[in-house]
Amino acid sequence: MRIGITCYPTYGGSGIVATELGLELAQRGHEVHFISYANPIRLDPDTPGIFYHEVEVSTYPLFQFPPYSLALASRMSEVAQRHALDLLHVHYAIPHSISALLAQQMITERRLPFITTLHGTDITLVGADRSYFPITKFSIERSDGITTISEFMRRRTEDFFGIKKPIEVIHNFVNCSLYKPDEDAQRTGPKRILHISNFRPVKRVLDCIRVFARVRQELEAELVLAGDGPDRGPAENLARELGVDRHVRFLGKQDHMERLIPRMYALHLPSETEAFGLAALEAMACGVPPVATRAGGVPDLITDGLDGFLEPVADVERQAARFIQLLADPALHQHVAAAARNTAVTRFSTELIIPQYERYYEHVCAAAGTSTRQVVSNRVAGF
Ligand code: GMT
Repeated sequence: MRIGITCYPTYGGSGIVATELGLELAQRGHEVHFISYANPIRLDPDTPGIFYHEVEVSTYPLFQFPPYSLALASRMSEVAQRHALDLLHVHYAIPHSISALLAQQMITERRLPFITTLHGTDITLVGADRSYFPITKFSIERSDGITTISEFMRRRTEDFFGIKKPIEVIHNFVNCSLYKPDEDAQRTGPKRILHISNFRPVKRVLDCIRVFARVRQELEAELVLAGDGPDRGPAENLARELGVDRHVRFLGKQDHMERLIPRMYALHLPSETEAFGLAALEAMACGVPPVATRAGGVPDLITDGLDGFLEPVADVERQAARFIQLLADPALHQHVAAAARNTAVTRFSTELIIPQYERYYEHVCAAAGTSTRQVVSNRVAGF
């Protein structure tokens, strides 16, 4: 198939999933065209089967806000026509879904179906904002296919937006050949707790510092934070205030998480809300047990006490107690680490999830073909 993919190309779970999906599809013989304002971070545009089309947004004195959605729609329709795309697949509803709808309408010779994948804050935060709610609902309803990454997200989208169309749950995935354990690295050096995020308030990064300070009262450990964003400064200040700054390292944005994660002992994901928790899945594939909050779609991934731990949001004492238990008991750590790897391999590996996307693409294209024929036969019948 020839597939156009649009995502946010910067750091963020939806862009990573979209990029990895495109790369996997290209390996399986599909032709994949990325359409975005920048080359997605994990994408090597030299990869066979991968093409990158930049969206240029011109500025003009009248435009206080350059209309990216329109430039994207123009580029989508142009690329779709020139490369005879079979479908567009957009990641993160706002504004990609509405741009895809416009691109579809700009192509009059045939029907170009588009699929919207809902990733999290496009529904739980941004889409819930009064200014974006109606357009988000409209673009989801007009999508030829809708997927999301957890049962929680499906229910949330149906309940909150009143969406009646079927929403397909296709979980996040991980390449288990790339993300794999390194037990020697885990055994050497201090026991390190890792946090990965874009440091937005929803991630509750300050809880990482509070929990870590509590852990340090009982055990030797280090805290490693990968990523960057608005709460990095406040987190650095809090580490100083709590007197643990010498044991906390802020790495900033990292490109090769598969090299970093296996050297860590446990992962902390204390989010307020989390549609799935891709960072936890990548850690689990590396045999790094996650301690996460029982929030949103995380229970789709982590079975509490088996392959990780789930604790209440903002409960510093309970989250700290889990780390203390995990760091003090090597047998427990080994057991949970093995179960975490097993969950990643048997439920969320690329080999299992990518074919679900391929089947869904075929289903959506077939349905769009049927509806096109239906329109034609309706016209013939005089409707
Ligand atoms: O909100 C973020 O952290 C970024 C966001 C995105 O869309 O870029 O991540 C969401 O998508 C990821 C990939 O599907 C999910 O694994 C994350 O759980 C989800 N984040 C939130 O819901 C907060």
